[in-house]
Amino acid sequence: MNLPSLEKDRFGVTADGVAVDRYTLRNAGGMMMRLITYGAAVTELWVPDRHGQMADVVLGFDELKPYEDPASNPYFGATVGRVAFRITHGRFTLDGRAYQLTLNTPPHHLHGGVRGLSRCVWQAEPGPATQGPSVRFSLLSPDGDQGYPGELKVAVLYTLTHENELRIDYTATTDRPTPVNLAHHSYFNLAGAGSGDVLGHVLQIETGSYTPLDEKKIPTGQIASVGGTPYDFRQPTPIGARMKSHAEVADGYDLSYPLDRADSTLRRAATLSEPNSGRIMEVWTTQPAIVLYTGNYLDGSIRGKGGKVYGKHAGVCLETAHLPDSVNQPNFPSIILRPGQTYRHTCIYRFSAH
Ligand code: G6D
Repeated sequence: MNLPSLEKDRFGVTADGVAVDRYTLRNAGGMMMRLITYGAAVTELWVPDRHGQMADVVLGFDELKPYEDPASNPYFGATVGRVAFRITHGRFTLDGRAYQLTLNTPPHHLHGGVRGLSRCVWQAEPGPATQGPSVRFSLLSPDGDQGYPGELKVAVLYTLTHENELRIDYTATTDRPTPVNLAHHSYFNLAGAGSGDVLGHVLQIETGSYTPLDEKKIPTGQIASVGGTPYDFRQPTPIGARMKSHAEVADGYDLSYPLDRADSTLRRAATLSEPNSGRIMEVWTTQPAIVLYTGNYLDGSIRGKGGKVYGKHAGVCLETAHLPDSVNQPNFPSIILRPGQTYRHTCIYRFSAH
């Protein structure tokens, strides 16, 4: 048995001279997690297999520099927002006023824009230790940041729980009505980061719905049944099982799944397992949706921790949140936060082995 612990050290200094700190959290179950203040990001997550053998199951880098370069860092482990996923043309209307956001992926806005929350240095302090070692990250996003209205105060509490969970609790408040949709963007590989692709990982997503996309990956606004489609993960299914037989998923998966739920009770949304190691990751959330992205744009050009090459499908993202482009989709649950309200979102990645 290990004693739970929390340590802090300097991870680096950004190109514009801002210090970035790193926190190392250990729990009694032997798991270890590392977090950095740049992007309030997870850089390492060490999880036991069925024999107790540890592996780091998230993609990332050993040093700060590649995290700062959008060309080399596809949001590894980051807190993405103010609004995760795409907003069509970076435009929306709120209370009769039109807004234009920065376009980091023209013609659209993605993951908070040119300098989204994932590209900021957050404040950090140790959090409560009752459920396990924790770190509380906080950031003030000023009115007009990336074109968003309102001053947004955001906090993200990461806890490595005694039950071998990576628990993430988000809160946010605003002084003016504004859209908010935060997500966690770790790329998981339960066989170990850099060990190959995740197409043999077995995935179950507990919903019968998905949101069809247009050719620019913008939701059409429909909510369709997964029945009879290669998007159906209601039964445990290897991620790559249908990628050769169905052209629409030949390149992998990159879409969102509304979770059939009437309220924000914490419930399981997905389960990912890796047969050789026996590692299992359950995903629990209070949010109405989960996004599945299988690292389709990784191409072997990125060298991550330990000099390992990250090829296509080297990791899988399971991002709990509201649906993409909700600010423009009247039939999706609203993501508008108003003064006096508190945005709340819990996401738990629960690890075990069999
Ligand atoms: C691509 O469409 C995908 C997103 O889902 C992902 O978050 C990003 O790459 C890293 O834009």
